Amino acid sequence: MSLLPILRYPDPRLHKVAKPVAAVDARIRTLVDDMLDTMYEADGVGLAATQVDVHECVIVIDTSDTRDRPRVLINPVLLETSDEMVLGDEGCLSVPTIYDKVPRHARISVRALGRDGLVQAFDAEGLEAVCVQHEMDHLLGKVFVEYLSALKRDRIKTKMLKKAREEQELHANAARRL
Ligand code: GNR
Ligand code: NI
Repeated sequence: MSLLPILRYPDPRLHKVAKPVAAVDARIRTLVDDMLDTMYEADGVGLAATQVDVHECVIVIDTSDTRDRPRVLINPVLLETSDEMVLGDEGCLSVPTIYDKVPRHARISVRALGRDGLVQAFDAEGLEAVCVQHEMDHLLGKVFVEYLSALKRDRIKTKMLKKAREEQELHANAARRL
């Protein structure tokens, strides 16, 4: 079990495009397990490998209330998307404290490999459908704030940079035992 550091917006590495996983081997299974630990520890409903600076197509999600239904999506593909859209409030572990509305397909059909390397296909709706779309965007280097207006995005960028500066200051002071 190990926790991985999560990249914070506006880190340029969040905009890298992930490559398909060539083989679901021991390295990928370790990555999946570490991503699940990291997602549960951070109280997230999903996590994309991009967020932990691994640029391969790996996603973990758990939208269950009981937090005991992990889903692993390796090399995910959307087979079908509903014309009907939903506008739900989204957040992101890479953009903490920011929540805003993003349009998503209400229902999707997904195909991916599981942790066992076997093909799985499933339909999703509600939060699960939203989460899969949010995570698949991460693999394409897209963060949800990019759906917002340039004005909102710039304000978020400024707020995140200020927060990062303040946290750095705090750490520097702690190191000097101030
Ligand atoms: O924890 C998360 N919650 C969430 C809420 C609404 C829509 C999407 C998400 S995903 C997010 C975790 C995360 O940042 N995944 O990339
Ligand atoms: Ni996210």
